[in-house]
Amino acid sequence: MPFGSYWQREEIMPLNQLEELRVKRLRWVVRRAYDNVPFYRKKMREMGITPHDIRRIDDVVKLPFTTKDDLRANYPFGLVAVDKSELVRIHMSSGTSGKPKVVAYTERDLENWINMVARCLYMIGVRKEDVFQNLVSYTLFTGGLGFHYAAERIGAMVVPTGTGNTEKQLQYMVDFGTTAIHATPSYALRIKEVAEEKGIDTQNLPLRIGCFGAEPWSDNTRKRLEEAFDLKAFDSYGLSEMNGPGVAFECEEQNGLHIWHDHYLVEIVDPETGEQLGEGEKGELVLTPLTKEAMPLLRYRTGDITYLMGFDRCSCGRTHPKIHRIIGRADDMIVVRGINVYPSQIEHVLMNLPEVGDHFQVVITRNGSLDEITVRVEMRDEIFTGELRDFSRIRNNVMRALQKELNIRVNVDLVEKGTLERFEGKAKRVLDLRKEL
Ligand code: DLL
Repeated sequence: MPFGSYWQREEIMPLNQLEELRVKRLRWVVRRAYDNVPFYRKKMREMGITPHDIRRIDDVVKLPFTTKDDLRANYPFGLVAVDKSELVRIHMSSGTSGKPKVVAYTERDLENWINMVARCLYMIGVRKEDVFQNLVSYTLFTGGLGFHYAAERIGAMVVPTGTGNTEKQLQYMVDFGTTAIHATPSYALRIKEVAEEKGIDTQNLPLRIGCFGAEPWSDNTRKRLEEAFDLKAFDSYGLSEMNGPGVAFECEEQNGLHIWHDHYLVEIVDPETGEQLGEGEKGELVLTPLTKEAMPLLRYRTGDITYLMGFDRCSCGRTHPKIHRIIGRADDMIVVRGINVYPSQIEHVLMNLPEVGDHFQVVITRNGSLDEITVRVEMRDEIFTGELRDFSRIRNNVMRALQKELNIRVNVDLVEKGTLERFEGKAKRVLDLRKEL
């Protein structure tokens, strides 16, 4: 049930009350992990601590970190803190290598999760009158069911199309009068492309809200999506290990993502040393879920790079502090001649250039001891005249723009529209050939 213009009262909880609640919950979750998960009991004993040592929020630094490898090593249910009969659902996290990460939920976990995602949707204006088309996969991926139940809870009419069959998706948008969509930004770009090919005027659809996430995307991509569909596009962040989507989300301001501090304890640490960093300092996001019954993870290393944006009250009235949009993943960072580059920076530059289409690929190779980046870029059909000198001019423009932003020289290959792979879920835009050399 909504609470005024908020979904839940907790969203505007005064900071001192929020703090009190967080301490209580932190102590609860540490106790739960210690008593019920042998992995944590062992780790904490080795470190010479017990749940009694955790009395204040700052004490979180005494706790051990949990990594993705810990989840894999305990596949499938080694970190579960309840009897298997208490579990009502599992999801799995997409990974490229090794065993997948299984995450498990009790009934109460699901209830909390639905309300967290509902908070996000309500925050950006989704209401019971809306038609919500959910264009992400409904499988083990958390994005499908995570948004589905939350939009239903608000009372919106959900159109559970999932991914694929893009032309039909567009037809449904027209036929059902879809007002809000959820997709990965790369799939949204693909939908835009199919609409262009089929001559469907996406600007005249009744769409007004777009939720995009599950992968990095830049502000310039946002501009393209907002223009193409004539909607307001919001960044949605989450990860399976923290239930799924609904961890952090932009509000109407579109300036940073509120992260639900009553459910997650947020730290930013130096990815190398693990030392806590302060407000405004870029580092790895570390999260401790404060209400999870089934899998009470402690200090989970997300691998995602961001920073805390400060504790000023937002104009939307929510008291939950914000994080900056995810800058990249620690393991996606490319180091070229000593300079750190994230693929999302490349995306940001490209999406600002009118001659560049919506699709690109970053290829990393090694030349002797030096890493090199080649960016393969699809050109916009209407820009390319077929003249060689135009081709060189565009190529030089793209190279210059990238060099200005990244401070390194990258190679640019212009390719014809339709050359590069399209994605319906998370895009794979980086091709790392160094490992094969
Ligand atoms: O991607 C959950 C989700 C579903 C989020 C739908 C948003 C929308 P995983 O498959 O476990 O879960 O992948 C989590 O994706 O650690 C980030 O690296 C990346 N990621 C998720 N959202 C964003 C975002 C879902 N808004 C991993 N910006 C995370 C950048 C994101 N990266």
